[in-house]
Amino acid sequence: LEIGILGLPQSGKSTLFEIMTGVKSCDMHGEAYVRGISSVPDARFDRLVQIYQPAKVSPAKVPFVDVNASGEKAWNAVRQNMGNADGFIHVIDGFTTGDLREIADQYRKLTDDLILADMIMVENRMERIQKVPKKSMKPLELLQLELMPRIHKQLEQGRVIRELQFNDEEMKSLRSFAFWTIRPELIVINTAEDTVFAETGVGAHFPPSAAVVGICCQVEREIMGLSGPEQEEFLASLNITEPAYHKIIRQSFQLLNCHTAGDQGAPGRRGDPQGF
Ligand SMILES: Nc1nc2c(ncn2[C@@H]2O[C@H](COP(=O)(O)OP(=O)(O)O)[C@@H](O)[C@H]2O)c(=O)[nH]1
Ligand SMILES: [Mg+2]
Repeated sequence: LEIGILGLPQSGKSTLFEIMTGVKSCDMHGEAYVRGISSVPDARFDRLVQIYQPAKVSPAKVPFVDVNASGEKAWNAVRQNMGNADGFIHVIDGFTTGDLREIADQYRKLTDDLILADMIMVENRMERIQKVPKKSMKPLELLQLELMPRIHKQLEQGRVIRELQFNDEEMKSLRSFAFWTIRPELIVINTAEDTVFAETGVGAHFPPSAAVVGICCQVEREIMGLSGPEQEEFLASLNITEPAYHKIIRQSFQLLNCHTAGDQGAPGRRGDPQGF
């Protein structure tokens, strides 16, 4: 299980990755990607550990992957390293402009690319499937034959696949495709230092189903450099109890769970945080 970090160049992907995982994204000597793991922050879990002091402690984890390649190579690196990602964080630059419309345009730009990539997958499949005589088709292929035009229509309208409703069986038949826009996504707006991200009004600019959170990566990276008590003091001065990246890790963890829910009924594992 893994979450891929997507976003246009210079939007703050690697900064966010670094804050969440503690792994420097440029350390990897020319590698096109970096992987890192975050522990899911959970005050309740920490409290229980403090009280019971168990010998072995295993908080929930979220693995992340960040791609560092640029230009032509970037998309290849994304395809190679995020083909199996179970969900995405989509980072948008909200620090060079605070205008929600412009921020939404940037979101749209990358989303359109993902929609196009999905469209190509659908068209390839439709072409191949139409060559197979219906009589010799397996049930899975028949189901795909039925679903592909529906998905194609959705993409043609510039809409993402995850907005469509599928039953378990349909979902199963689509699993082999690794469509980009079917996988769950968390939108992260990387705001400027002097902006307080207000969730009100954001909804009008993004798809109704989208989860949107704000963070100022610049500030949160500074917080990381402080000692524990200094961090608390700093957060208190901002009138918040925890940094925004905590929330982003928790929501990423939820993305992983919503992706597997259909597969295995998501059995509660030890250390699963509750009550988000
Ligand atoms: N002003 C400002 N700059 C930021 C912020 N987050 C990232 N940056 C800068 O934007 C540039 C790109 O960041 P990076 O994380 O490498 O973006 P990536 O290309 O998406 O991985 C770097 O120079 C960062 O210092 C932010 O919140 N505010
Ligand atoms: Mg980067």
